[in-house]
Amino acid sequence: MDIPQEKLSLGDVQIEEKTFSADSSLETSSVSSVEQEGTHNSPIVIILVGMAGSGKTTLTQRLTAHLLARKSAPYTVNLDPACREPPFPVNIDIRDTVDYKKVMKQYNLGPNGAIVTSLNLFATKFDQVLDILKQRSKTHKYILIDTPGQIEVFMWSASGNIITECLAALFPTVMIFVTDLVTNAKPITFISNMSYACSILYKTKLPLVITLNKCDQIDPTYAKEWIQDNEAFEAALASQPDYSSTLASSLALVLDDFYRHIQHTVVSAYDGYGMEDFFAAVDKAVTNYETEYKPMYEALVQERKTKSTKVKKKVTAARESGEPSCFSVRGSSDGGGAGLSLRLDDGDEDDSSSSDDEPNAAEANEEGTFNQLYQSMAKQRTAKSKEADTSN
Ligand SMILES: Nc1nc2c(ncn2[C@@H]2O[C@H](COP(=O)(O)OP(=O)(O)O)[C@@H](O)[C@H]2O)c(=O)[nH]1
Ligand SMILES: [Mg+2]
Repeated sequence: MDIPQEKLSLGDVQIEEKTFSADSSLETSSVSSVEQEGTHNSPIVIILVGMAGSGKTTLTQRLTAHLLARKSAPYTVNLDPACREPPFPVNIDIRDTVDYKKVMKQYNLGPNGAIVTSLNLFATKFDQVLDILKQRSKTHKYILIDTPGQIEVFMWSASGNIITECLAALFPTVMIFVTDLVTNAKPITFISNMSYACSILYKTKLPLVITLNKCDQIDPTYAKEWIQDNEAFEAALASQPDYSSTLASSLALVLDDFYRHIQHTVVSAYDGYGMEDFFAAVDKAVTNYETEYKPMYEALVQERKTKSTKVKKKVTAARESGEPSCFSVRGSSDGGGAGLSLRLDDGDEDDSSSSDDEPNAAEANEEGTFNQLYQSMAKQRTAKSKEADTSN
């Protein structure tokens, strides 16, 4: 069920921030009370994603402990609205802003719908989070972002996309794909997880580090071999034949190139094994971000700005010429983010007249002229109403 956008609003809620130091004592402060700090130092944003139970939260805890022990307290953000108390000190916690259980009741949703909706609601206030992060950039080398248990909630939702892009537009950002060595031990599961990792790379276009977790439970040599040597993977596959072995074998060949460009690292969130290697991989990924991803992002932002300006001009021209306007402008880049704007809250003045079924002006720009889109939309409407008449 789609929730009308005008109903997805947190009003004028202020994001709450807690501060903690190396001794992990917590204090609460509100955004307004945080003093603006001087220059912008670009901390590294580490976004942890992975299947439910892969160990994202435990790894966030381990990374926090590791950094605290080195007197370099990370800045931590919990984006999982449905988690129990996170096992690490959290600076910004989605649960302080959105009550996931109330969201379930208010919007009459099940648990998964409520998690997505809570993240959408939080995303409408993410500009405040970015402001806080900018203010904190001088004092923290790392910003750790723990994401909801179910990977798709973050990776394949509009809000997850917006949050990632906004962060990547401001700071060097690295995606950490946490995966569980125990469940990966079957070749078919392993290759499915690696395909997922590949899809994350293509979706976010951000540097990715595959983090093979839980090495305290199982010898990780098999995974390293399968990544480095296709023949070793083929041999493992042959020893456990399955109806999807042929597919897995073809996938492994395709992924060979992906493996060559992607770093992987072995850790145990449980006992802290592999932390130095993990941070070395992150640092290398940051170099990639600077040389490859940042220029690409900047070009993308510029392209969106140009598109957005063109669309705005077309809408204004259409209004001035007296043509009926029923489009809203999406993709405004005000605010210095990645050229993104959320349409969940405080939308443009025309938002109330738009719906998901209706193409909007940004799409009009991609398809052709404003008028062309207007006409195709009118046609769609007529077809729809005819369809409705016949079914009645
Ligand atoms: N043995 C072992 N267990 C782990 C490790 N990391 C996480 N776990 C366990 O795996 C389960 C899921 O971890 P959690 O961090 O909640 O996963 P998330 O859903 O990805 O956040 C918990 O029971 C953790 O204690 C690890 O490195 N070793
Ligand atoms: Mg978790």
